[in-house]
Amino acid sequence: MVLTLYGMDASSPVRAVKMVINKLNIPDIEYIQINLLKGEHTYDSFLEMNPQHSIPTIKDGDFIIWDSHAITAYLVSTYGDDDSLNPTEPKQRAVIDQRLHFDSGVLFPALRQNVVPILFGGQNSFDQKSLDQLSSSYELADKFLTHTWLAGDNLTLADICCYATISSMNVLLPVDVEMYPNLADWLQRCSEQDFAVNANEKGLAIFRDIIYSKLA
Ligand SMILES: N[C@@H](CCC(=O)N[C@@H](CS)C(=O)NCC(=O)O)C(=O)O
Repeated sequence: MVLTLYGMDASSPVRAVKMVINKLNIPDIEYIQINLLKGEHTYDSFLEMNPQHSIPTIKDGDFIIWDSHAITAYLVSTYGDDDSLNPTEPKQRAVIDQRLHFDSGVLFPALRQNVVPILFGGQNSFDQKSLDQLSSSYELADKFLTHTWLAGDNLTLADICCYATISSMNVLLPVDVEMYPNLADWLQRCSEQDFAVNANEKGLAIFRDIIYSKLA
């Protein structure tokens, strides 16, 4: 059975899924490009699968699910050799879940608030108020990073999902190493991992090129 991923590489939640696929060494992935800039996510064929018209979406046999956090947790429990990326121990899992909700509820909205006016609203510079959302997210993430990784001493889904988002935010507003030393170190550490090199770098460069091409 082939696992199908619908997405585009510039999208940070799609890259989170691609990084987890890479980390878990899941073979035989079918990747179907959904170009948001061409409105392909609003085609009937896609809406029938995902009425919320968002990427990433996956299809695994008859099973369809979207949202990078739901998808990556599903991939670890279905395809992982063990649960190390998303441990079931209640307290560890709670910290990971908190970070994942932080990604969904704080990081990604801050990124989207900056990107949507540039990509779809004809704006050619960022609003200071929107950039401030990035800074306040950096400040929080820096405080969470009391250990090597976001949810403790081991790499988990919290790192991969938040790295996908923060690496994109870093394109818009580079993380200041003096102000956010823990975050800057973690960002560097994540960027050196094989899954980041193999499954984030290219899409991040595409994201950077798209954004820069729209700026004055
Ligand atoms: N919380 C979702 C966010 C997904 C999302 O908003 N993706 C964007 C692309 S980065 C999208 O599909 N936008 C088109 C739309 O929502 O209509 C996740 O983590 O997957």
